[in-house]
Amino acid sequence: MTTPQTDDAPRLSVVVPVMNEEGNVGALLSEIVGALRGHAPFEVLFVDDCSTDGTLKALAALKGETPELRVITHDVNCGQSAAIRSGVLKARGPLIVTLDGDGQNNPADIPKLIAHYDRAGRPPNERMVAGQREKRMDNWSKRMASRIGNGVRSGLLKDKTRDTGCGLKLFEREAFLRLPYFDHMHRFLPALMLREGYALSHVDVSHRERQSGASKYTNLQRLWVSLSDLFGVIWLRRRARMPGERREV
Ligand SMILES: Nc1nc2c(ncn2[C@@H]2O[C@H](COP(=O)(O)OP(=O)(O)O)[C@@H](O)[C@H]2O)c(=O)[nH]1
Ligand SMILES: [Mg+2]
Repeated sequence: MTTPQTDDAPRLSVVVPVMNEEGNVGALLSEIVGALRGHAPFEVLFVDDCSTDGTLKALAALKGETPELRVITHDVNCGQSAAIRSGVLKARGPLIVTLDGDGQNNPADIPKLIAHYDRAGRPPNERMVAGQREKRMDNWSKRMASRIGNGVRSGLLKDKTRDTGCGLKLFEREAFLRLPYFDHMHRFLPALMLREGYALSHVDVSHRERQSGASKYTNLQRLWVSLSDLFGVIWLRRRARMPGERREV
């Protein structure tokens, strides 16, 4: 179920997909709150995708002390894209910021994305501000795999984006909910936004080492699904016919 949008809703909903991040959620939540409190009203939705560690327990304990925190759960584990989508469906804010639940994205960059979105002269059809990691804090093999993957994807999709794997993004809730959903779609958001006729822009953001727990992806897994998804997205782009602005006369 989608959460109904109401007049008292905050403008910003921060959505954090998590699976087995018990050692990271507490510090991350306090960093998010520290970066945003005192600016504009916001809520934070952690989406727990059937963690098998103490993530859910840790989140439940944090709820008491953080009124902005909402915790969403799944019945069935279904991946990072599904978790982001669940968070967006449940969000009350018209603006969404996503970031990874392991602390590799820095919440201190969120105000930068919002300020960029709010800049004077933003094109009216710009619906997304995508973070691009300036300096990846991952091991050599992950950086290499990502460089190759990003090169192939941006070459084939021409999606004007150097780094789609960056979890830190800002977008309009309504725009996101118009995009086709599939597992791993979160890696193709720039191409899917462009397909819809929306514009996007980029902001350089920082990146940090994972503090606790382990990565959920291997390079080989990621390469394999990314390749098949890439052909799917090429097909989706080819099959899109967009009417431009829809005007009522
Ligand atoms: N909800 C959900 N989140 C996931 C899943 N796999 C990864 N994540 C989250 O997605 C983010 C990025 O995953 P991570 O393992 O750090 O990827 P890496 O940084 O590319 O190694 C983290 O917040 C993970 O907890 C999943 O299956 N479900
Ligand atoms: Mg990570």
